[in-house]
Amino acid sequence: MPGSTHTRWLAIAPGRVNLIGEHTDYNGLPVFPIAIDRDIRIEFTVADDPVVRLDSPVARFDPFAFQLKRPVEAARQGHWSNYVRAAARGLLEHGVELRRGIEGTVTGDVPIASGLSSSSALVVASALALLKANGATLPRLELAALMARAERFVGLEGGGMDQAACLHGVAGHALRIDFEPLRVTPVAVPEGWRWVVASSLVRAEKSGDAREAYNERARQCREALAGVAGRSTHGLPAYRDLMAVDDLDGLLRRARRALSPVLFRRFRHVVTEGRREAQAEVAMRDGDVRRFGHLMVQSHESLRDDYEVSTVELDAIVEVALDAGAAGARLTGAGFGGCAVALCDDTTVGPVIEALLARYYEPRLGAPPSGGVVFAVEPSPGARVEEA
Ligand code: NG1
Repeated sequence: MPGSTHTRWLAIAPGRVNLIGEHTDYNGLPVFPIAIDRDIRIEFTVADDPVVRLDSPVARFDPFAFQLKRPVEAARQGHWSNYVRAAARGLLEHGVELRRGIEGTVTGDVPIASGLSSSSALVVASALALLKANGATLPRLELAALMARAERFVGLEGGGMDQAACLHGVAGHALRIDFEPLRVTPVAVPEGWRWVVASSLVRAEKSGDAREAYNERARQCREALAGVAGRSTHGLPAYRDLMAVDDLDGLLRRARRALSPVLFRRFRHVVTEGRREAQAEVAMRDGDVRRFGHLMVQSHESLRDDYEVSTVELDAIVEVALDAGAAGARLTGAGFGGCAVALCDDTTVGPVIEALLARYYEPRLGAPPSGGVVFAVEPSPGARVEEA
């Protein structure tokens, strides 16, 4: 039922932290994130006309308005409204009738451009708000796949991890997400496993600089796949087909012969990360914190050396966290800046945060950080709309 124009609604969409399985989603291999207890919120009323009008208390996010009619025009590159426009465009192109708009304010506590998926949280919150305003619903998996395609409107050739994690979060659970077709399997996080997120203080602006580097990786992965598999009459096989047929060592020997050194390293990251994701899921089900942590460290090294998306700052955070007793640590999200995630327990979570403050943040900032740069996160429920 469409909300009355007087009711105030709140669309809440969590960010996510990917635990392992990085740069695998757009290669059709699983990922293993959690939705987190930090979110993007749109407080809105339903508008009688098909127009979206949103503002933000943050000065650099200027107010905007646009018409809900096809084609939804893009704002200039980098403008925050493009994430809301992407959601509207995705719904309209899917045939959802949007006769009513929304009017409201966007707030949130997911750090921006940090690999915690604030952009997808805004896309998903916008979609849920528009669906609510128009009394429409879509199955969650369908909406997640639709919003993953829609977000490409902003220019990133992304996979579907973020939108799926945001819509399917379950308190206390990690989410194994499979692609083609999209499926989500919650896995209970063992009692006492704690996750610490630490920002490198370097923004990874996916609508800006990091975009080209990200899209280049996606292209290289396609080229590497074609180089190893060759094209058959059925088209290009998927990474998971190659991994199903060959043992990993055999596959890597074949790839080394077929590919240039750079493409080989990209390929090696993707297939070994695919295997690590599967092993990490088993480690979580077994409650084996050391094994899970070890796989996170291997993932980071592969992202640093083979995929070349880490930075000296992310490497430094990982080193400090491990030194202070974390079971594992790695960059999370696309890299090129953004955040790292560390796996701790109840006894190490405090010391790891303290060590990062003393050895990473204070030397760089000259003072304790103002907050929001290093924090523990909880696996949390997915996106929803509530009465405000
Ligand atoms: P972040 O860093 O949150 O933008 C990006 C992609 C993911 C995934 C990761 C790398 C989007 C919206 N996000 O995440 O799909 O590919 O990089 O694992 O495209």
